Amino acid sequence: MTQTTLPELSNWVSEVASHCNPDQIHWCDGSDAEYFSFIDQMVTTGDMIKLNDKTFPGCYLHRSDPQDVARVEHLTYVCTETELEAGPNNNWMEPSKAKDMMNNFFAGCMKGRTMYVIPYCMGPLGSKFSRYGVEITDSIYVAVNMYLMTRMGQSALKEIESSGSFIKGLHSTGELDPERRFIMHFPDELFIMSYGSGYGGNALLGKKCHALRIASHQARTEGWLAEHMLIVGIENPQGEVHYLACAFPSACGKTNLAMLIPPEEYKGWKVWTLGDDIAWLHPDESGQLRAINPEAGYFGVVPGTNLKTNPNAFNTITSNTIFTNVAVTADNEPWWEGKETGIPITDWLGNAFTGKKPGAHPNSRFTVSAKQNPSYSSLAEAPEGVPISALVFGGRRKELAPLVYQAKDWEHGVMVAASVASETTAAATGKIGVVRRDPMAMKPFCGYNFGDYWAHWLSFSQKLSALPKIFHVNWFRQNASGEFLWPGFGENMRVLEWIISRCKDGTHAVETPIGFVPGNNDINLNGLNIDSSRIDELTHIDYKQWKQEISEFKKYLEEFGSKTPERLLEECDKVLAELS
Ligand code: SAT
Ligand code: MN
Repeated sequence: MTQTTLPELSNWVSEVASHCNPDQIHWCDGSDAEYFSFIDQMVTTGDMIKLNDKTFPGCYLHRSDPQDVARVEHLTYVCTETELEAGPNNNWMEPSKAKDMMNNFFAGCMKGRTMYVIPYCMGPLGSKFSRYGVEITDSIYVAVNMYLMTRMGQSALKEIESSGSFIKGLHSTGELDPERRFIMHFPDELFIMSYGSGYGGNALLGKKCHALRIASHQARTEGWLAEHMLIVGIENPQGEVHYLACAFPSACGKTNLAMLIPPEEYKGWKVWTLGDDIAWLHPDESGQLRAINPEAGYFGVVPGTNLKTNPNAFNTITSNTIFTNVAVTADNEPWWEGKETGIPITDWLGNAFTGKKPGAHPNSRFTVSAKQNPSYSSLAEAPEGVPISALVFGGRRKELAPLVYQAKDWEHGVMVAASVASETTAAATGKIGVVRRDPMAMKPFCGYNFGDYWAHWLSFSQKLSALPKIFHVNWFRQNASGEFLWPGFGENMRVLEWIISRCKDGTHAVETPIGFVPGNNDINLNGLNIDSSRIDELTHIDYKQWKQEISEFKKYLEEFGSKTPERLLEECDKVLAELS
């Protein structure tokens, strides 16, 4: 059994053990042998089902509790001293009250179970931008997912012992009772408590809890940004690479964009993946914004993934992958809606597939090491990160938002980012398809008051010498008959090319009250069977609708009271004046 020389860690592990009363304690060393022995144990208990070893070698299926299939935002709290610090964007509970309630749940909860101690590192090992954590959990499924998603085990422990600082995360699946399920964050103590769920962001505490909610808090005081962004490098035929960081709400295509394969017309262009979900952005000594991906793997949405939509993802997940809540074919292959091959016989619940209900859960996921991705960037592990040329925001909007527009300057860009709204998806429990405000795609993940967060964003105009350009995209605009106007997926390369050209030499664009949009001939449509007038439709700005949108957005900003930066309201007024 691995022990630690760090008293703060050994004391905490002993305290947790005496409160939760596990039968055994296992310190994870992060070795391959340990991973495979965990998998073997889970296969024996039926927690994992081995999939077809010829066509999907090293792949397994896990079925979660049917009531535990997505993040639970209504049960997720930020427990700061005052409610104002957490802001109207978070659920808040007084820290001591939250801790009492959680301690009650945790009392004796690991009896009959093994307690896993998982030291992990978010970010490349040894990078000055990386942060450490220890998750204590009674879920072996969490342990194997953390192995794929983070740098976990002995190497992380060594760094923790030498730096002495780490974030504490305590997790138990408890009884999986939705009535006894809470995800609590204590940013002042760098502490997370999660009880009653074994799914994704609720349970893999390195991900949304640490790398976004707690990290955003730290980033605010330390002068950096923890964001819900993919990181991608776009290489042109001359070998120049531009790096973009792009924020979209969950299940809006971040993984697809991060792994994009350019269309045939883009000979010599390459897309490199650095991250698909989270970016930590730091200004360097020269005032350049640099990004690292704190994660080491992908926890991606499975449905819709196929050789046309995302060949890189498809090829990434045909080996050494954990599938959660997908269907299975007669050949024991994983199956999901949009896979386009195979016929399911068993649905995600383990029942016979009838075709009346989805085979895979809409929020079914793959967990896989990022290194398996054919487009994995050689700089993905670079301790200094990559320089960012543009920040791209977006959401899923049937109408209103054009295919792409560029903000006029940094302050306007922060306003554009804060105005992101999107139709809700299956990634969180609740109604699907309703438009909700999701500033910077961080609504579920910002660990403090959005008002302070926006002010922090605005402050970067002082911190950076070369400000990245800010863009907004919408791949999901529809016409009156409900058809998508833009083909999306690999064809999004055409929009990325325009974005990069705007960053480099300010290629042609049309100025509108909401920002710069491409003109009719500004986006390369070669080889695409659509008329250039479609760009008109896709970039059409309905002044009346936009006036209403900005007025409503301004009201939303005002809900943050004295915390709302005056500057953002002024930006709204400027746009409103131009629209009238
Ligand atoms: O469940 S996760 O938060 O990990 C996935 C997501 O919603 O982005
Ligand atoms: Mn996400």
